[in-house]
Amino acid sequence: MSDKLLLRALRGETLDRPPFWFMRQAGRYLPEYRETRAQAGDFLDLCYNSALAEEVTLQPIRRYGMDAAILFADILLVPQALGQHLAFRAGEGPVLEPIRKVADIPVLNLDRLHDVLGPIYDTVGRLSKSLPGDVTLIGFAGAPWTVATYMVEGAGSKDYPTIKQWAFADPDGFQRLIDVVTEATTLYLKRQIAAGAEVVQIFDTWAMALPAAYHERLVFEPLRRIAASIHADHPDVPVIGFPRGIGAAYAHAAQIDGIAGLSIDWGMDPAWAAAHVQPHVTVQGNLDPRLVVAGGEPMLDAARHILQTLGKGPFIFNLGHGFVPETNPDHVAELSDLVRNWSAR
Ligand code: 1CP
Repeated sequence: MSDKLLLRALRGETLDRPPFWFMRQAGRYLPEYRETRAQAGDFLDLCYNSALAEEVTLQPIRRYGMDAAILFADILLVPQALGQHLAFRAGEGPVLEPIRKVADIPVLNLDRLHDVLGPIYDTVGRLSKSLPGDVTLIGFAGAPWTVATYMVEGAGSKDYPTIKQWAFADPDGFQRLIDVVTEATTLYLKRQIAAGAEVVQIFDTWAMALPAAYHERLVFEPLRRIAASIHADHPDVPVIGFPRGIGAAYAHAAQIDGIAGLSIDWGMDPAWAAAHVQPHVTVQGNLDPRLVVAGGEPMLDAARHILQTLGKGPFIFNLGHGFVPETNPDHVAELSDLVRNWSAR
């Protein structure tokens, strides 16, 4: 069994010095990322260029020595690989040709999935060779609900009017969309694992848009299905869930079969998570990325509080959501030093 810190924490070990990595650790806050991105051209060109995607995945590891690297890609590559038109417009974010009703679903097609996503598997394969031996490689995908919000709204959204109308008024029809995305996501993650991903994280960034009564059907059940199917082929690969912003429902999410780790958002009280989540799964989180923008003692105090409160059980230090572009790279260095030199004793 591997003695990498991240894998030990996900097996339920309490470590004297918890492993750490940061969501969006590769990205626009790093000057070297901006340079590579400019070289690639478009954001999607960067995702599909295995050599450059490998390079930007490694950049934060070289600077800060995190315990894990996360594959550089995007959650919206899955709808694109299913045949939906996708573009990233500068300053505007993603734009998709929307799917709004059952009659639109046949546009989606699993046949070309692995052809389109082949370069992503190549990036994973390269990283599994080039990463330092103590660094864990994390693969990822978006959760079906979150990916569907972009597929149906056609872009990022503030209050999800179109997808909620479909999900609430036509639950059976909408379930067919969730089923297609769940299937594609499962196939995608299994191929990432076959190529060398040692852990997978499933990002449900917009779980917070749903009423609690819909969590079971649209958040927890797809996660359970994906994890079960992964474990049928790869029983030892840990799955981390990130149903962002679901509040007290984290206590239910913690008990989903097949989930080894649960990432909590920055709104959660670490003491509450220590009491209600950590008895069931390894907790990952949850510094507010805006505290890393602020830096200094406010950032370090908040990080110490999280380490003290959650470090007594199975724990991975992380943010409660991704770094924002205006983050000062020096603050990330200070934060990394704090965690790396932490000792629970
Ligand atoms: O201009 C640029 O360079 C693009 C910015 C960017 C980056 C760096 C996007 C566009 N995606 C990514 C990479 C990315 N996306 C990673 C790998 C890098 C890393 O973590 O180190 C990952 C894991 C994601 C996942 C992702 N993409 C999520 C889930 C996690 C989260 O942050 O909530 C979501 C929601 C997306 C969609 C997305 N990708 C990019 C944009 C602008 C958006 C829309 C965001 C929104 O609707 O607010």
